[in-house]
Amino acid sequence: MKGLDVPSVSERDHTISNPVIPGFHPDPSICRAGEDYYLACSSFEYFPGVPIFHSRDLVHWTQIGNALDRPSQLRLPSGTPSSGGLYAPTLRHHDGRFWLIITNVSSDGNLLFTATDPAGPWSDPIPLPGVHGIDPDIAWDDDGNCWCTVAGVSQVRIDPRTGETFGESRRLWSGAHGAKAPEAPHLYRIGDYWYLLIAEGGTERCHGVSIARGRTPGGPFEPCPDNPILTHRGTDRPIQNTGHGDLVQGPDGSWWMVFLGVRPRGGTPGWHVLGRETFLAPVSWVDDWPVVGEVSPTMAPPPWPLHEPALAPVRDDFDLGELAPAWVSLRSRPAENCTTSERAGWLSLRARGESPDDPEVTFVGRRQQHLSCRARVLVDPAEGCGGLTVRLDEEHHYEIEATPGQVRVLARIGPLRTVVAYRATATGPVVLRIGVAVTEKVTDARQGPDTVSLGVEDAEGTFVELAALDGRYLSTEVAGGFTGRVLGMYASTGTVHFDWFDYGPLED
Ligand code: 6LW
Repeated sequence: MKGLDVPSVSERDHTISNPVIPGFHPDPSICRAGEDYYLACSSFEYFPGVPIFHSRDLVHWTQIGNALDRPSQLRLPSGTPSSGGLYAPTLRHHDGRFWLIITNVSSDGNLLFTATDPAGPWSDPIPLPGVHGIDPDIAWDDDGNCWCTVAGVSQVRIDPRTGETFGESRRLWSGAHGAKAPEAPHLYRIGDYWYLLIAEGGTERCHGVSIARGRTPGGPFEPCPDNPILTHRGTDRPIQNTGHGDLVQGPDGSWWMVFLGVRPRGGTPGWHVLGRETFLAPVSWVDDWPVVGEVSPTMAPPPWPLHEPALAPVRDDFDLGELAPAWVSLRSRPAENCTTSERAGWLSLRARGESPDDPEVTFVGRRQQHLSCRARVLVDPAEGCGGLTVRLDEEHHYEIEATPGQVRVLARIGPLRTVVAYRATATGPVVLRIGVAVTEKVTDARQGPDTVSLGVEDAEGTFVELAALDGRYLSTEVAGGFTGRVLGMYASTGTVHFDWFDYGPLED
C-alpha cells in the first residue's frame, strides 16, 4: 500500500488529534519495551485478528501486523455472529517476551500467545480452560507468580507457559458505584501499591474507568474516592462512551492512558459510525491516585520529540504477494478465494457466500478511519459479480456492484434489502466509488450523522452519483454490536478482479 501524506504536527498548529488510532480499534491494551510502544485491539469476526500497532511517541501509530493471522490461532466457525469472535486483549512485555491474552467468545475461550517480535510470528494458542470470564489481564508479581484477572472482577493464578490454573478464582472488586459491567481489568504494580483499573457502566454512553488499590495483587482493594476517574457520561462532549483504559509511562516517565471512545454525529440521539476508537490522555498522580487529563479532539502534544507521522495506507495496487496488515476478511481468508497471484497486479476474489448479507461472503476490506472519506476501486467483472461495500455487519451495508455492462446500488438495512439504482456502463473494467460526507452542521434534530454516496466514474473520471443514503443505518446505534464501519471489495458470484483500491480522508 502506498502512503498518504498526513500533515505534520507543526503544520497542525502544535496540536495533535485524538483519536490517535481512528476507526474501529476498541479495547486498546498497551505496553512499553524500551523506547518502543505496542498496542493491540479487539477485532471480533474479522480475520486476521488483533491488529498490533507500534509507536515511539504514543501519538503516531503504525500497524505492524495482526497477532492472530493463522487459522491455527484463530478459529471463527461459520456460525460466528458479527461482534462475536475476539474480545479485549491484554498486551504485556515481560521477561524478554511479549504476551497477549484474549477471549475468543465464539470458539476457544481464553487463550494466551507469546512472541519475541510483536510484528509476529505469534505462537499457537495456549488454552486457558480454567479461566472463566472475558477481558483477561495478566500481571506478574516479584515472586514470579502470574495473575490472571477477568471481568467481574475475579482473579486466578496461572502458569502462562502451560495455561494451568492454581486454586479457585477469587472475586476482587465489583466496581465503584454498583454500575453495570465491571470489566476490562488491568493490574499494575506502581510504587508501593497494586492498582486495579477497570471499566464500568457498559460500553455505551455510561462507560467509564474506575480504579482501586491494594498492597498485594490479590487485594484487598480500596476504591479511589474520585471514581470514576474517566467518564463523559451525561455530558455533551464530542467524544463519548470513554472507557476501557490501559496505563503506560511515556519516554520521560510521565503517565498516560489509552482508552476507547466514540464520536457521535448528527441530531438526537447521535450516531457513531466508525466504531469505538483509541484515544490518548495524560495522567497525573495526586495522593497516589491517577487523575486523567482533559480529553478532546485536539490536545497539546506530549513534551518529547514527535516522530514523523505514520503514513496512513491509501492506495493498494495489489503488486505484492501478501496483503498489507490493514486488510481484513470475514471469519477466514482461504487462499483459494483471495489471491494476488491469479492475475499479476490484481486482487482476485472468488465467491463463496452469495452477497454481503452472507457471513461467508468473500470480502477484503479496511476500516473507515475518517468521518469524511472516499474509497475507489477499479473492478473487472468479466468473470463474476462483485463490487465495493461499506458495512457495519451482514444486516447493515450499502454497496455498488458491477456485472458486465451494468452497475447497481444495493442497500440492506435490518430485514429490508433493496436495489436503489441501476446504470448501464461500457463493458470492461469500471471505477466504483463510495464517498462519505459527515454532517457538519445540524439544522434538524433528526438529521443523520453523515451521507454515503455511491456511484461510478465515467470515462473522463467524473463521478456519477447513483444514490446518496443516510449513514445512520450503518451506525452502532442502529445496528448494535461492538464493531464499526469497514469499506471493502467482495465477490457475489464467480471470480471478480480488482486492479487497485484507494482510500483517503476528505475534510472532516
Ligand atoms: C469488551 C468489554 C468492552 O469485552 O466491550 O468496552 C467488550 N468494553 O470490555 C467488547 O469490546
